[in-house]
Amino acid sequence: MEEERTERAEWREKPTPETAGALAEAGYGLLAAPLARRGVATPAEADAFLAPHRRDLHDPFLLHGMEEAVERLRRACRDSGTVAVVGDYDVDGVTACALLTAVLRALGAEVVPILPNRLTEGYGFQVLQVEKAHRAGASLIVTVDCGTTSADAVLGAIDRGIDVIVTDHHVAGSDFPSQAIQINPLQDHCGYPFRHLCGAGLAFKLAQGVLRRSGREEPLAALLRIACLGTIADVVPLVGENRVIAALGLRALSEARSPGLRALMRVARIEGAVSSTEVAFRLGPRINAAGRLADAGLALRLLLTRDSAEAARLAGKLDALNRSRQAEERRVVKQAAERFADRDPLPGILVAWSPEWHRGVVGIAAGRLAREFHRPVILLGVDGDTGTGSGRSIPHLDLHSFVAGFRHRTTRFGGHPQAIGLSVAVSELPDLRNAMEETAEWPPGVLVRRREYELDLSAEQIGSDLYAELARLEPHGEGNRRPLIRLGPLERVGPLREFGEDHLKLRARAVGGEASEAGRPVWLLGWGWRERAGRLDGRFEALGALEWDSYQGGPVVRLEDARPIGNDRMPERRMSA
Ligand SMILES: [Mn+2]
Repeated sequence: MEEERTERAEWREKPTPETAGALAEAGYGLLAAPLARRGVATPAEADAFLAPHRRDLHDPFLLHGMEEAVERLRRACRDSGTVAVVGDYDVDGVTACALLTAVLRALGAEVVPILPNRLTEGYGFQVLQVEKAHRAGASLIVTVDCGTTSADAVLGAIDRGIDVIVTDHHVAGSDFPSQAIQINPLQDHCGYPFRHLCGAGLAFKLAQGVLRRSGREEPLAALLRIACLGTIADVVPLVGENRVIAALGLRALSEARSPGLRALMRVARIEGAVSSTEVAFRLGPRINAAGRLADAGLALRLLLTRDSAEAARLAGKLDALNRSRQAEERRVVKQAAERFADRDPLPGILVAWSPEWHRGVVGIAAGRLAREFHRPVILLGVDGDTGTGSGRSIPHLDLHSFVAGFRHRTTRFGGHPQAIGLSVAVSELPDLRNAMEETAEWPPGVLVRRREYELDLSAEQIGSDLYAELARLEPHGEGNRRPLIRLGPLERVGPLREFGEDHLKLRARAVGGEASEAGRPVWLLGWGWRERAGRLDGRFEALGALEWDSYQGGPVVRLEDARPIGNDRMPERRMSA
C-alpha cells in the first residue's frame, strides 16, 4: 500500500440504491446492498450476477459493423488472403492480437500479427504499421485495441489497396474514414447493449462472429481464457458482459493446457484456481513488461507458441523484464515524489518529466503517484526534443477532457477519462505545465480522499461463513471492488507484529457495549503499515476488505485505514447485516 501524502480520508457508507430493499426482502441478506450498488435491480439480475453464465454473452452481431467485418474476414479466409492483425503493446492489445491471430489461422487465413514498439513507435495504429502490413503482402488489416483515432493510417492503407477493419474501445474520433469498417461500442450509431468491452473483449466478439458464420463451434474456454486477461488488466468495469468474460475466463485459465499460459503461470507461481487479483498483479504485469522494457512481440509469441521449451524461455524472459520494470518504476516514483513534495500548496494536477525516466514505466508510476497524492499526475520521459508520457486520474475526475483543452500544444494525445497518453515538444513543457496547473480547478470535494465502506460489522461477524458469502461477488475488479468493511470498535489482542519490509499484523477483538471481552479475535493485516502503527493503539476502528490468507488458513482483514476512537466517542453499534 502506498503512503498517503494528503490529509486523512473521509469515511462514509457507500450510497445504497433503493433497489437494495427489494433484494433484501428476496433473501439476498448481506449481499443485497453490495449487489444494488453494482447495478443489480431484481432477483433475476442478482442470480445472473452471482452465477455468470455463457447465455449472458450478447449476440456479436448487435455490434455496429460486425456483419460487414465478418463478411470481409470470411472472404480473406476463403481466399487464403494475408491478414495483418495490428494490436497494441499492453496486455489488452497483446491478448486481443493473439486471440484473433489464432482464430483466423484456424480458419485458413495467412495472418501477420503486428504490434507497435512502445519505445520507438509509440501507441496506436500508424502509417508505419500499414507499411509493414503492405510489405507482408496483406490485403486486409484488422486493428485490435487501437485505430479509432487513426484516420491517417486508415486512409494510408486504403490508398495502398488494403481494406481496413478497426476494432477499438477508445473514445471514437469524429473523422473516421467511411471507407473502413469500424467496430467500437462507443461510436454514435452502435446500439450494442454493453459499452465497456475492452480490446480483447471486442476481438473475442469478432472471433465469435466469424466462427459462427463459418459454421464452426466456438471454443469458448480457449477464447475466454485469453480474453479475460485483457479484460481484467485493462481495468474496464467488471460488470455486465465483462463479468461473464472474466468469470468464465478465469475458470478456463486454471485448466489451460497451452504451453505459453502454463509457463507464464509457473513463473508467476500460480497453482490451481486463478483469481482476478492474480491476473491483475502477477500475469498482467509480466505480459506488460515485454512492451514496457523490450518488445511486446515476446509476450505475443509466448501466447501463440506450441513449443514448451520456447514457452519456458520466453516466460523466464518476461519474468526478468518484470523485475527490471519494478526497480525502474520505484526509481521514477521516488524521484517524482521528491519534486512534488516540495510544492506548497500542492497544485490540482502534478506534471513532471525527466530524460532519466523510462517511457515504458511512466504511466504505471503516474498511477501510483495519483493514488498517493490523490490528484491527477502526468509523467513524461524525455528523449531528444520530445517528451512522451502518460497521465492518470482519480475517481470522478475526467483527465481526458481536461487535457483535450490543451490538445493543440501536444503532438499526440489520446486515451480515456482515467488514463491518457501524450507527446509534447520539450520546449513547450514548462509553459504547458504552468497552464495546466493554473487551469486545474476541480469541483469542490473532488480532492477529498473518500473511503466508502459497504458493510458495517463487528469483529464477531468476521469468519469463514462471511468470507464464503462475500466470495460470491468475485471476480473483483474495476466497478466491483472487494467490499470495504467498517469494523469496530476494536482493541488489540497481543503484540503488534512486523513482517517483511514494513508490514504489520495483529489480532483485535470487539470492545464496548455488552459484548466486551466476549469477542473472538480477528486477524488484521497492514501491508506497508509500519509507519501507521500509531493508528492501531488503544481503541480504534478499521476499514478493510476480507481476504483469505493461506498462511493463516483463514479469513483476514486487509487494512485500508484505521483511526482511534476516544472513550467519549464510542459509537453506537451500527448493524447493517
Ligand atoms: Mn485496451
